Amino acid sequence: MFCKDQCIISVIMGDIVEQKVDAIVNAANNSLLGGGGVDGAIHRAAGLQLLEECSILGGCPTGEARITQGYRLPARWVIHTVGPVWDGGNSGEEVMLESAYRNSLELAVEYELQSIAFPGISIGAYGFPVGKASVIAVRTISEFLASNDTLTDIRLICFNETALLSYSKALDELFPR
Ligand code: AR6
Repeated sequence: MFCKDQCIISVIMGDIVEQKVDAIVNAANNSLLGGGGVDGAIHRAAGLQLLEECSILGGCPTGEARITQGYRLPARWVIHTVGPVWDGGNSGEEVMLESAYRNSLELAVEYELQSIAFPGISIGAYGFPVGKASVIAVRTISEFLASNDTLTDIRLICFNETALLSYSKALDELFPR
């Protein structure tokens, strides 16, 4: 856990659908019509109304974000973003991953949200190396907080030990104690 100005950034092992925050972030695909991994878990927990709302959004380009209600989730909102598919690292993947985090945070500020929980965007089916992805996540959040002061609670939710170690290390390295 690290406190940057007014905001606590924490790395937590858990299931994102159980997080009681203003918004959880979904690692979606371009269709926004559901899928496996965290996307599937969020749609299952939120119920069919989420799919109905997503289906009128017309998809989402990689690196951008869209917001819907959370329906049956404890979180009031779901911010859907699309991370890049890892393709060796020379196809703009790092910039697109950074955009996915930044655009999600910008939507949260636009909706005046205080708490937000992120999954490890792109580190599952999309194959982004977790070491690089965790550094990008922590750095982008930290840079964003330098010019925004409405968010007070940002959680990085990890679903396995490897992710937990990697995001914790990235946070510790950016903010040495
Ligand atoms: N809570 C928190 N993290 C989770 C959960 C959960 N309930 N379930 C899985 N994870 P992935 P991506 C972790 O594949 O790489 C989907 O089919 C998981 O262990 O969900 O961005 C979409 O529709 C991993 O660490 O997302 C897209 O087609 C991380 O979440 C595609 O996968 C991300 O894994 C997106 O791939």
